[in-house]
Amino acid sequence: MGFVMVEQESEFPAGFTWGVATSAFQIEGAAAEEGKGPSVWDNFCTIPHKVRGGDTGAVTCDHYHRYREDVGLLAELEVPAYRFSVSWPRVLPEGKGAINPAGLDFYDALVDELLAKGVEPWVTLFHWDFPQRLQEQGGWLNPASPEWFADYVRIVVERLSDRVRHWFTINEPQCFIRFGHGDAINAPGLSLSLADRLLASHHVMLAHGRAVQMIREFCKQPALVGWAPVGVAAVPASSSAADIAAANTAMAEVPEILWTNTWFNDPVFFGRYPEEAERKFGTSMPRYTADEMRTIAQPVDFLGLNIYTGTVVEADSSNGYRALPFPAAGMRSAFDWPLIPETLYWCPKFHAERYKVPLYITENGMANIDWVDLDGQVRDPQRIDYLKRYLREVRRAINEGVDLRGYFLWSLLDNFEWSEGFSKRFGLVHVDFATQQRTIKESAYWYRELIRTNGSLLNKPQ
Ligand code: PNW
Repeated sequence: MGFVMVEQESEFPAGFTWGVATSAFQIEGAAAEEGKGPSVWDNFCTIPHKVRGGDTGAVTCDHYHRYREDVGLLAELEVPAYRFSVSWPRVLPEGKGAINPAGLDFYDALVDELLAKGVEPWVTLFHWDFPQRLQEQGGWLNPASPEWFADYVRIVVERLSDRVRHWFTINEPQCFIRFGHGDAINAPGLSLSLADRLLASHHVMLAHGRAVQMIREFCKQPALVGWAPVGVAAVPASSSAADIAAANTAMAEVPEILWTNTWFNDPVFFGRYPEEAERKFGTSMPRYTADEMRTIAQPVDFLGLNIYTGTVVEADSSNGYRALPFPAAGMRSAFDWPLIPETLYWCPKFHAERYKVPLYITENGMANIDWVDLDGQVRDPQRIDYLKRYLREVRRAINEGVDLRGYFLWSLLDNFEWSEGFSKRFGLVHVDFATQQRTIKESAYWYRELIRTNGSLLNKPQ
């Protein structure tokens, strides 16, 4: 092909982790099989008009029955690391108490299959599918919820940790607090007051801290632990110092919808809530003990960031920053999300500077309008272009000294995209949901080549 290697830019660090990510509810199906209890998402899907097209997670990719085939795909695509989540109500049908042995056996077999194929498992312990029975007891508003989670985590860790070394406690608290407990567009479909959303998120953070303690105590080998919040990204409109400061102000902010980095990460990394929150939320703030804050602030080994989109901001003397409207004709995904590749530079940089902790991009990817062409191929050049643009920004951050150690592409398979049902395809592999036929997309072969070259494929001019 003859492309020139630009020495300075050519390499990702040796040992950089390339992976793909999924979550249990979105791919497993078998929603009521072999002892699994209901999650809030099983329940939510039955409410009319909550999920597009009336879609549900009852079958989705049928991964529960087809995991061997799917691990085969990972192997064929030479993906070294796989981030998946464990379904809490599959392991504990009531959320606590009696264990469902078949549920644990499933994850045990999945881990064995991955390792047999040379794929490193990275396990997320909670990706939104909260046990329905515990929701009926108040869910994350119940002060016992951190202990419920800790007990569940211990069970999973005792079973899998002889083989699993990488753990994420909780995925994207911002999403399930905002969309599930505020806007009611995600499960459990609540619209709570600010004080209650703050309290629920306090319990989520405590649950995270208790989970870290459980992993440290019961892991059968030295473990690496982190969590995977949304990286709420703001990109400066220009390279002026004022605009860069404005973007950092935006990324440090704590709006009432709790679409924020610092509300969730300051307690974990600094052992305190952001001052702005204390000031702004006043009497709505949760009451907590110093001991609780110490639990939340357990040392972790890394911070995962899920980044897809963001806003462009400029300096504004009255407010600190102003978010610019995204141009109507700007590049967008099939989700209508603005494509802003620089989010993968500015957002990790913000977190690296503020928290001084190793980072991973734990999700990034694009919904595209993909189908199987008449000749049987799935062509998704826009996803390839998206990945090139975003990954070049990852590399830029690394070249500038940001300690970014890995990248997990969302997602392996087209899957159940929450309230959007099956209408949004994020996969490297196309799924025909009527036949369960998997078809590897062009982007997957591109990603394989990228992994083979440890990212040097990005040096090709186009
Ligand atoms: C993530 N946003 O959610 C979830 O972790 C995945 O389960 C999901 O499939 C994936 O992203 C794609 O949506 C997000 O508004 C939802 O910026 C919304 C946003 C970000 C992530």
